[in-house]
Amino acid sequence: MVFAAPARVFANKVQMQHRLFAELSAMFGREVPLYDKALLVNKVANQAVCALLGLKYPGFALQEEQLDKTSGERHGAIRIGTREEYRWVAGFFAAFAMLPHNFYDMTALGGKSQPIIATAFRSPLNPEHRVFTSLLMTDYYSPEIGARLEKALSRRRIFSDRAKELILKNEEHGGLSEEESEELVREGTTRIFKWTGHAHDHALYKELSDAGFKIAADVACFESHHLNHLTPNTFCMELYTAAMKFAMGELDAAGFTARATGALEALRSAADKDWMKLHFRHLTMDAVAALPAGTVEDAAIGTIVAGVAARLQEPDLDLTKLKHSGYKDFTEGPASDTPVLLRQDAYKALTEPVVFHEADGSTVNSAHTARFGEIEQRFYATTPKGRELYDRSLAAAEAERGKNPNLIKEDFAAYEASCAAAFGAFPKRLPGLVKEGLVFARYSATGKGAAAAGTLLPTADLQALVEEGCVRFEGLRYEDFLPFSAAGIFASNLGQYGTQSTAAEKPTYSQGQLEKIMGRAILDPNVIYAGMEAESLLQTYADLGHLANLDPAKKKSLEGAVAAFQALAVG
Ligand code: OOG
Ligand code: NI
Repeated sequence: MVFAAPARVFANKVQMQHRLFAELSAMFGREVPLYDKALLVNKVANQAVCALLGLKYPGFALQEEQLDKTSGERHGAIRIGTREEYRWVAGFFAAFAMLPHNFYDMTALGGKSQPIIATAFRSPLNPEHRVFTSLLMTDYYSPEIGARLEKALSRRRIFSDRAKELILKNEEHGGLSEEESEELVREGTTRIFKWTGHAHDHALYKELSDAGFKIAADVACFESHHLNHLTPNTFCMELYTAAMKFAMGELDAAGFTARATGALEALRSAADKDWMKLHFRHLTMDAVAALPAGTVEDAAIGTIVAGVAARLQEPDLDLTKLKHSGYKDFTEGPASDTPVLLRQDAYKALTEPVVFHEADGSTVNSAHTARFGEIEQRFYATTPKGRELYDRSLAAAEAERGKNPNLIKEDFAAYEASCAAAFGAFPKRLPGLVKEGLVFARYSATGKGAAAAGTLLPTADLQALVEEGCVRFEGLRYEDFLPFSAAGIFASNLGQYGTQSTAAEKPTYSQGQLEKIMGRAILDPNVIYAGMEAESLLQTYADLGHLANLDPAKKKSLEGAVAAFQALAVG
């Protein structure tokens, strides 16, 4: 008699992904005290936001545990030196259900270019964590520098034999046991992504840094893919930024109070029910719809701001005591009143001690500036039309900023107004954004719509169905990165805007090249967003008994979007 082998029990990859990021966050907190403090400032800011929302929507509250969970999302960034390492990194993330999304060609950003191509690893559906993963392109430099970089890189071994064994095992079997996954988490936090404070070849480091090749120095002279930041999300970028600047000594109490009051006044009006659904993913559409309306008096905002100011003045949040390099000058992304894509800000990279180990056995005590403290707030995912408008608006905002780079410090309100003007073409609320086809949404038939199925007027006009209360929608959240924002973050940390190629002819790079390096296809997030929207629309029309009324060309295009999405086989 032949017995079947017992089925393998694999650990749940998404649960292990949460474990990985909780452990990475703990690791980063031990390594970078300012990071832990920044998380605490974010918590104080988020609690203040929740206090305001509790007044606007009486009954709304987040328990401590839910608050930590809701703000527990993280994205990190690592910079990889070789193609082989990149392939292993892709395999590592696959063990945590994180697949490559989007190709970011950072070499093609004009004056802001960097010697890097990248993708971001995340789960395709409902992602919470991501890692922006760069690959240093050594042929961006002159052959002489390129060869020296490759030589330095060829000496390091970042993945242990055991880590490689686990990665291969996951690939072969499609999963790992709980113990094996835990082991791989530990490989990540104790070796692969760990900052060691040790480096090699100080002469090369200095030469690269002096020549303005700071990213190359950050990659080639180190022994691990040290995480250079780990970004939490915030409910209110404006409040958080003001709080950090206050805690770091860049704003005085009066300046903080003015900025924080402005931020909460803006939030009082912006935080409609669509905003609530976007920011609190654990709430259902019905729960959000049922939130009762309250009022937020000016005095209540004053009390909340005073509470935050008092908390920030307690000794444990006196960040002037920690060595730091200040806060970034401006927030990357759209204007603060425009809820699309994402907004990001950061404290600048810290200068940290590093011991260089030389070939002759001697050591050199030096320092390195690379690790920084980013934060972000995510909004609605734009359609290609919305993205095009974003790119144009951003260019206008940058041109304005270029005219007077000091405006933000001299007159914050005037600076905000100039950003808002550049993004003036965007509606400020979800219904307007959806109506103009600027953002993706997920539709559904309402109870009223479903009950009336078959008896409704034969219309497939979505807008009319929404206005009649037969259809509702929620905005899809943007889950990816923005290359120009990334360039701005790189720039503020490297103290240089862009790295020009020193190759005889600047090379061009392609998505296919990175896919070949990984041995994996890169997913196109727009196929996912468009597919989710199309799937929901077809279902909605079906639920309303309206599928037959749909224009055949429209139906075909929706079915095409669904087929492209399903072909990714990520559901
Ligand atoms: C990556 C910066 C990109 C973002 O949020 O856009 C990034 C890096 O500095 O290595 O993390
Ligand atoms: Ni980042």
